[in-house]
Amino acid sequence: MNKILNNRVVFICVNINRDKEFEALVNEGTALVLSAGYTIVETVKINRPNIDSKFFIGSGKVIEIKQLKTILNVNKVIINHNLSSIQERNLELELGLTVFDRTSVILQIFASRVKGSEGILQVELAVQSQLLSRLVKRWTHLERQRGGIGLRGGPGEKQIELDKRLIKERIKSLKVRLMEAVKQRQTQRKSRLKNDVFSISLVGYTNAGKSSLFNVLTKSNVYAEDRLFATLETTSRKLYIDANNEVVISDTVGFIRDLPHTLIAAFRATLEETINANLLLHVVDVNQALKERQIEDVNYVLTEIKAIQIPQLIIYNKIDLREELIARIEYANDGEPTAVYLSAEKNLGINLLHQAIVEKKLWLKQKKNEEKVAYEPWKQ
Ligand SMILES: Nc1nc2c(ncn2[C@@H]2O[C@H](COP(=O)(O)OP(=O)(O)OP(=O)(O)O)[C@@H](O)[C@H]2O)c(=O)[nH]1
Ligand SMILES: [Mg+2]
Repeated sequence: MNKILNNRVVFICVNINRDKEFEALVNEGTALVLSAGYTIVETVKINRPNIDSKFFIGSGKVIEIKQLKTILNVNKVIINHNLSSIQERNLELELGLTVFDRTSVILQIFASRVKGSEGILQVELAVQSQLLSRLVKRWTHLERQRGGIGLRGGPGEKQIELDKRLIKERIKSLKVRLMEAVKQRQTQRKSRLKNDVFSISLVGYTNAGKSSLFNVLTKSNVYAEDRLFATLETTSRKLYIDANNEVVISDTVGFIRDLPHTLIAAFRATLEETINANLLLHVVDVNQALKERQIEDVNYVLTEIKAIQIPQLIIYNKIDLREELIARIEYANDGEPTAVYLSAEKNLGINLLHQAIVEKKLWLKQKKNEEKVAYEPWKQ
């Protein structure tokens, strides 16, 4: 009963300077909050020309939400933006509610899914350090609230010191386990490189359909679901396209805009297969109003992890939801395949994807021969 009550939240979305894509951003935020396991009791949409430095939202709205909290019986507010720790603290004190910002929600999703292997260890490391700093701040100001400013050396402070030590120890052991896992993976990759296998990595915005495509291509059964960050680990399989084309394909974690920096850093290990791939299949949900922004966001993360120079084939997925679209390959003027329209779920255009991969490989090889390609992925 208490748990259910704890999950009830008011969700605040601020439309800053009349963003045309505001509704799509609200939908994405809603999916994020639901994926973290909360129930949205009320969504409050606010128009503002700019953000308020003290509360992020205006003080009038703070009063409105304070009134809502009793009527709706909620004890949390989630805001679809990133707050400074000062704004978060001011809002919590004024509302008497727990306030989570967007980064907190993303970290909670990751934290709730952590399991034992390498990439996940990295993520846990990031989550631990970020959550720790937030927790300490939260604790400190709650203690102050209770005891008044100037009360030092109280039980809260001792508890923080204890927690800090425990988390530092945890971080140390995580680092040791990570080193071992990285070593093991590098050995595996070296043996694959020796065999000269062309490697392909699926990348894209979360929920675009990467795992669904991976499953249909490799006849596998990895977890695919209509929730954000369904996949948190990398899975690789061999894929025989034809007698001359055997490739290794990897499915991995999806991206989202404004990813916390600690997580991008953590992705580096999870995405080692991606960083070393010969070709990226950049999967896009063709129905998304935000798809252009999403492509940019994915490319931003790829730049951060130094994978932006790897050749890409854009995969416009979910064409079954759009009557006017048919499965096809799109080419540049010089014959390079640049995009494939398909549906992973309805198994439409998968043969065209096979064809496009083979053609892209040939095109890259030809370019290499012409010595026009600065980046030579097979020459590692
Ligand atoms: N209509 C339709 N739905 C699809 C298609 N491909 C995938 N989906 C659905 O889209 C949702 C997300 O699919 P996933 O394969 O889990 O997406 P993902 O990119 O791996 O997502 P993350 O692992 O969360 O980053 C699921 O509900 C799928 O059933 C498609 O071709 N058509
Ligand atoms: Mg997935």
